[in-house]
Amino acid sequence: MEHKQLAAFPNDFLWGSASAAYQIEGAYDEDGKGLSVWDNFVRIPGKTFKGTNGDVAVDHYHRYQEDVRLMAEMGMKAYRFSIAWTRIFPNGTGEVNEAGLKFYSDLIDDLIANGIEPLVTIYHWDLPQALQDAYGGWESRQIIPDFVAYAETLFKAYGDRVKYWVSLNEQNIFTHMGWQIATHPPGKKDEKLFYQVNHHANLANAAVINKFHELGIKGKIGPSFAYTPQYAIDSNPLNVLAAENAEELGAHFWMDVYVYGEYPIVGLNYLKAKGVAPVFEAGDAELLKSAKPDFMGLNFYQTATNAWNPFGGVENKDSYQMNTTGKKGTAKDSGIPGLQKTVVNPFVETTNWDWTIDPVGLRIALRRIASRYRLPVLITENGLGEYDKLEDGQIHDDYRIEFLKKHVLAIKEAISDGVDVIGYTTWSYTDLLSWLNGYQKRYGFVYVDQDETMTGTLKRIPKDSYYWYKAVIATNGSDESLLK
Ligand code: BGP
Repeated sequence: MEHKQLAAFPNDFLWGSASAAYQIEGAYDEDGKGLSVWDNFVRIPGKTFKGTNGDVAVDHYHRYQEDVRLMAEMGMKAYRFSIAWTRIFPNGTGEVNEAGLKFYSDLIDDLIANGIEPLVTIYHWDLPQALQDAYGGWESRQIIPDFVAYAETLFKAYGDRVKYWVSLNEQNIFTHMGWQIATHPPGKKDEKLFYQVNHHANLANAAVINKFHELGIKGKIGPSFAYTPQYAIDSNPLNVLAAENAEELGAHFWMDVYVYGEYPIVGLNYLKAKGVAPVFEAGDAELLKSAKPDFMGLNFYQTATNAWNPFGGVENKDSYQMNTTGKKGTAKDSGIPGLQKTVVNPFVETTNWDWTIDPVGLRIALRRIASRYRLPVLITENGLGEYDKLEDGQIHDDYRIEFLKKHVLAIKEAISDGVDVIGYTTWSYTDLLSWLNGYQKRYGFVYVDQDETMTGTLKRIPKDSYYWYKAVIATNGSDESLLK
């Protein structure tokens, strides 16, 4: 629908940006920190682009004050970051590492002193290696009490100052990549185990949300879901059905559990027929039903387009090839015979890493979440990963401004449609390590002199997009000339 006039962003809208511990901190073995599964996985030859790792990353651990100062100068209202479990509990459980607790406490204080709301992600993939070794990490139900104990420590330490919490970052991505296609730790391909691991993550998520509410902390908590809205290539009913299949198994399958505590009917039926449905134990159904997030965290990057794929058709899930090199056109389509296959959408552009650019898709994502789940939405990630070029000490990233302005306008349109959007933390604040794509796929408002050699000076340089976002924040998104 079109609106004659767009609604205003709420006065307390959380304009911000985001990061994750492993991708920015470095100091991977300092001040008592234990090793995470990522600290080890990156050392397996061939797993990451040119063998890049986060040992130093962009050295945020030692430079956080400089990073916060730049945020303050930009007028940023919120900063989403994650806590490294291994800094708090080096072995995943047991004795707290006070130096780790202090690091995040100081960061939180510094943010608040600068008028920036801290948004804390409890889990952004860096599971303690000790828990992987002890019982297979997410493969065991033991993860549930351990995750709750870790989260409770954070709630008690920071709950007086932190009002927004993300329980799990992109459960759908870390389980898919870790247990279905082996591109993230622990690097397995096991369909049945994947759905079981995912079930444990659902239970842990529910238990942590309940713990947060039980403690009576004044704040809000929710998961961040990587939602890729699914389209059909055309109005052929079979292609529409293919898109519905993709939406059911790629989106409802997670968000329905978060909100309704139940797997969706068609998706679960499909898994049962295949013999890969998660095994429930006594109390699981009740636990899932008992927890309700306060908001849906949305990580939106792209949309996908589907066509019908009968038995005997394209099967490319296992060998599903991502483009991690930045050579446009090298990603391969995927498909599951009997369900769907992805096809090129002729109406949208793509990045050099073959991700579609589709701001209308963000509006569609927001509306679908609002109408199916009736929850406020916190956009916890959205951004453009591209090459940046340093020219005379500056970065003229007009392509990123172009991307972001269209997405901000789409949010404004969704708000005008009636969606309750409470904030927007772009991915990312500074440049950082892109898990599988090295340092050359840059997302930040602030350029960091770091690259695949991992010997950069780590100097910070605000890009043109930094000044554009500063102006958007200063006007609370009301100056539409900044969005067109
Ligand atoms: C999300 C993750 C982020 C970030 C982002 C960009 O899936 O939550 O941690 O990495 O995607 O992805 P990439 O780095 O693969 O380009």
